[in-house]
Parts: sequence; C-alpha cells; structure tokens
Amino acid sequence: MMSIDQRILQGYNYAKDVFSEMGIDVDNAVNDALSMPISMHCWQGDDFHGLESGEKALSGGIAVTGNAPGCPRNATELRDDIKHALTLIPGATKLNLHSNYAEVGSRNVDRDAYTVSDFSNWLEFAKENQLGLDFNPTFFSHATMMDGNFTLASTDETKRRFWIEHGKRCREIGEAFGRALGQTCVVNYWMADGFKDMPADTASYRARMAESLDEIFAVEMDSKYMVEAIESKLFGFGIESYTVASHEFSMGYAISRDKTYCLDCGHFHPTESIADKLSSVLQYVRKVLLHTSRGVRWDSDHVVTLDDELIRIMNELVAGNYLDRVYIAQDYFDGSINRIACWAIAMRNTRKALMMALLYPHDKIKQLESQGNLTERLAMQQLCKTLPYGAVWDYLCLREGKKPGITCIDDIREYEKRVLSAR
Ligand code: RNT
Ligand code: ZN
Repeated sequence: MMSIDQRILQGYNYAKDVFSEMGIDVDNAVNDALSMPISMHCWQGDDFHGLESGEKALSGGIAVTGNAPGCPRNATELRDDIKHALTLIPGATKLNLHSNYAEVGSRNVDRDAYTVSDFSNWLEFAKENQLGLDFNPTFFSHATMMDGNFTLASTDETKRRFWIEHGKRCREIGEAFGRALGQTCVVNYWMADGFKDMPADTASYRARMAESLDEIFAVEMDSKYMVEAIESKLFGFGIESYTVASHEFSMGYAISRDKTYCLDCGHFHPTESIADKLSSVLQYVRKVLLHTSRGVRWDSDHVVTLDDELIRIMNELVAGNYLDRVYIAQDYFDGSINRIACWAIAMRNTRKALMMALLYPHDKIKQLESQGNLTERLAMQQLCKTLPYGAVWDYLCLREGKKPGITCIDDIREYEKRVLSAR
C-alpha cells in the first residue's frame, strides 16, 4: 500500500502532465497561488462580540446567527482559535481586525481615541505568526447609534464629529501597523448609514458623508504602509430603503479621491455578479478590495464555498492580469457551525479557486474567442471544469505541511473536544 504522501505525489505528477499539455506550468501556478496574501477576518471567531467592554449586541445593518459551542470569551481564547485555524490554512495570510477588538482594559476610552497601543497584543500576535494586518473602523454596534443608523452622514454634529475622529484614528492605527510589519495595511471604511423607510432627502446625507470622508482622509499618509478602501452596499438590516454609501456613491468617491474600491460579494442584487464588475471597475480605480463572502438570497454572509461565482472571480483576476491590483479579504460570520472550520473551509476554498484560475488555460481560450471559434471556446470551458485540480491542491497542502483533503476536519474535531467544549 502506498502512503498518503506517495499517492499525492503520484497524483501531482499525473496532473502536471495534463496541465503541461495545455501549456500550463504547474509549479509556477502553485507558487503564485501560495504567495498571494488572503486576509482572514478576526470577527468570524467570536460572532462579532469584539473586545470592548459594555454592550456586545451587534447592531447597525449586520447580524450573526447560531450558537455553536466554545465561542471564545476573551482575547486570549480568540487568538488561540485563530492560531489553530492557521495550522490548517496554506499560503500567505493576513489578519483583518475591526476596531472593536481594541483591548483597552479598565481605561475609559472610546473609539474616537483608540491608538495603536490598544492593539499591541494583536501586533505582537501578528509578528509571532508572520501575519500582515488589515484594519476596519467600526461604524456600527455603538451607543451613539441606538437612535438611528447614522455616523458620518449624521445630522447631529456632535455625533458626526465623534465618528470623523474614529475614522481618523483608524487610519493612524493602520499606518502604524503597516510600518511595524513592513506590509501595507488596508483600512476599509464601511458605513451602515441609511434609512429603514423611504427617505425624503437622499442628497444631503450623501453630501455630508463625502465631506466627512474628505476630512478623515485630509492628512497625507504613506501609501506604502496604509491604503484606504470604501465599501459599498445595497441595503442592510434596518436600512432596507436607503443606503448612503451605495455602489455609485462609493465607486464615485473611490475614483475621484484615488481610493481603493471594496466589492463585497453579498452587497448587490442576487442576480448581479462581482466577477463581472472587476474588469469594469479596474478601468477606473487603481486597486480593488474584495470581500469574499456568500449571500444566500440576500447579504447573509455565509461561509465561502467553491461555487461558480468564486471560481469566476478568480478567473477574472488571473485572465485580466489583475492580481497585483487586488486585495483579497474574507467577510462572513457564521456561529451555527464550528467557527474554526468556517475559517478553514472558506480560506482554503478561496485559495483553491485562485489556484484553479492559475491552472486555467486562459490564453488558449482567449485565442479561440478572438478567432471567432465560439464552439471550441465552449467545449474548452466545459473540459476545464473537471481537470485534476484536486491533485494539485493536495500537493500544495502537503508542500506547506497542512493537512490535505478532509483530514483537516479530524483536527478541528479534536480541538473542539479538547478546547472548545471545555469553555
Ligand atoms: C457589512 C460589510 C462589512 C462588514 C465588516 C464587519 O455588510 O460587509 O464589510 O461585514 O466590516
Ligand atoms: Zn464586507
């Protein structure tokens, strides 16, 4: 009987023959698939409770459901879980933090006054685990929002000023992360400002939002260490009728201010495809931030699966030669199943889809298309669905010392028994 490792190597050699017949260099594809950073979000780990003291209820346009056992109760447990997830995830990884994961201890500091020192444990953790950091201001789940979903577009000047200060602090923190780690930190601005019911005035909120953002971004910072992204959204919980930072608003803002535009897979009408937007948006903005997520009927933030949309997104990035113009980050929160498995499954799927795109004979199929040979284009596209990607993936995992195939679930089960169920 062959060992699993031998079997994987045998499969890899077979796959190499198949792909090289199509003109694909498999070793290069594996290297490229591993070196592209994918940013893993901390908030999948604890149902977005965060580490601030006081009210932990999630509010302001998003929600988590589920009550799987072992939800971390503090920063140490959350970091333990992240660390365990990382043992199952191959390739360059960043960690994406939200500002409500600040550890301020007993000090009375609010979000308008956070500094990088409130994240020093995270910074240490990132260094120890060779992770880059990304960052997000938290324009939701806060006492100022109890009487309506408004932050940067608020008509209440005191409130608006509070949130502007928060936005400024987050850039400063992001830049400090970037400098400390020698890696660009992407700071993503998503504001849930909007109305549940039909607005009378759509214009002044948007004008105030743009003004607030301009003020936040007024101080020049080094883009080597920090870049800002603006995330659009169609609607959210309690803001069904009107979202200030809609697609047109956010894309327009990003183009006119030379910012990164963030496309979240769940933030459009279910018949729209993010994949189809990439080559349009990238005509006009320098960089795109992707929030890989999965909407089921609506922006439900389900765990990323290896579905047609994900594969198409990665194909677009590779076919368009856009990998150096995109930041890939994860964004889902499922508390109904093992939270570490969510990370492992989704992070692996995202990198697997990228690997598949790097193994795809784009040039060949583009050539058929340009020759008007649409019959063979379709035949090739269909053939490519069942090429031996799995064999290459298992090899990639083996090379990285990460459990291949379904065996990573054994690990998660063991951790659940030993650590999670004891909480
Ligand atoms: C919400 C947005 C946003 C958040 C994170 C937590 O719909 O997708 O990206 O999920 O900031
Ligand atoms: Zn998002």
